[in-house]
Amino acid sequence: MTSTHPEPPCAYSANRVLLSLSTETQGHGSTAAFVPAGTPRPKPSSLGPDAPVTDLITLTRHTLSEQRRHASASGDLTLLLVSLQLSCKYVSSLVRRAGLANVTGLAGGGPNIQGEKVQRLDVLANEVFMNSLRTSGRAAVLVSEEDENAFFVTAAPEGSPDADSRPGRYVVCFDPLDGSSNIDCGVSIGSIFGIYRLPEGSDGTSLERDVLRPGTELMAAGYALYGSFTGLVLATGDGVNGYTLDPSLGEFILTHPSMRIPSRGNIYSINEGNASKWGPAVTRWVNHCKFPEAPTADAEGKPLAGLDEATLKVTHPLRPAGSLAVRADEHDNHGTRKPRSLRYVGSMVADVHRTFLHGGVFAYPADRSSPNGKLRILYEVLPMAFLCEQAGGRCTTGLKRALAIRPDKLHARTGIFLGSALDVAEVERMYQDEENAKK
Ligand code: FDP
Repeated sequence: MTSTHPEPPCAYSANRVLLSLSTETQGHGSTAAFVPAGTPRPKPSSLGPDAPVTDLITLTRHTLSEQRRHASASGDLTLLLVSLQLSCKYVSSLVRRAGLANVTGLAGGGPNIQGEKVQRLDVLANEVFMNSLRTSGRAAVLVSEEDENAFFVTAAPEGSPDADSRPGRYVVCFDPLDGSSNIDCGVSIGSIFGIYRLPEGSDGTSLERDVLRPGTELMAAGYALYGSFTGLVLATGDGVNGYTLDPSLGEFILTHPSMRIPSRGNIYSINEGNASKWGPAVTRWVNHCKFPEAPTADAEGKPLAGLDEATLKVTHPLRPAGSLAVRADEHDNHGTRKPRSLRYVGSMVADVHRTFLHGGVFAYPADRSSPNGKLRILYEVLPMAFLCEQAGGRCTTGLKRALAIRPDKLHARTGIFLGSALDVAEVERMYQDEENAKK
């Protein structure tokens, strides 16, 4: 008899990805992954390979199994992640109902600390994260994009509205709903979080000591993507894993173990509406993505014979004059001379997720009107830089490693370029050339 449902229900297909991955490099498409020894594998059903997978690797199971590999782990991070998972699932369900329930539109009450319009969904997502984290018993300090000040978790008196709050040993910095200008038009949005452990001996009461720290001190970071599916991508210091929410089970299932960013990509992602405010390095890089030119210099930057400034003005009209040479190892799209593709969603999580899967560069650089860029260091740039480096990519401000930045205030900003290691290194060289030209 022919089944009307030849595929198993989606509740089980996610783990089928894992079942089918071999321990070799899978050299194709977005599931490209090297599955290291020790990665848990679902046990096939006794009914055979076509039966639904009965051995589900959920995010909690996976973090518990990682925890067992670290003798010193207390299990506190796993419990904190349970709270974060719950927040992401709840926000996902609000987003899925956004057009029907009364959750879209402006919240009223004026702009937030960033001077941005606050959507109702921003407020709800923030409350969901704050409530689940302050009652987790694992968080010491909470920093949200939506709140001007950090929230120091204390045990509140019985009978007070905060009575369930219990302080713990972690600092969580988060953007509960990133890309919120995309909410009302059904475009992918997300949540981002970074987790620090309190320094040894700290009681979790100091902003400078406990919170304003570089990304090199992060112990975990992740993001949830609310798009054509709900995904959660997480790094706890040992690579990056991707999980997909099975809506029928309400569980994140491991579908993308050990994610690696391709070392080169064919996509550049930037808000081109800001072009008039860019500096020479950004203009040069975007031109190089759009109009790959023949080289004017060798890989060391030495001008090729016969190319003087007057000739170059004609043959390379887009090249900035002077020392900014077009080197043999760049500007030709890795030898193909084909223009790169522009993709820009305008939600950081969606643009970063695509960059992780397909490679290329996502950029939100500093420019003349925003000398510190737009994206916030603590809960946007550092968590994404941590994930990016853990997945073998590169993340820079142009001249500095983004992960090493120490913010001087809660909502400090910086410009960033993030993605494929070789493509980002190319941007860094252009910034360096610009610096050298100033000397
Ligand atoms: P949004 O303002 O919609 O919340 O940091 C916020 C952010 O979105 C990022 O998610 C996104 O990458 C960027 O701003 C988009 O900014 P532009 O609209 O200036 O391109």
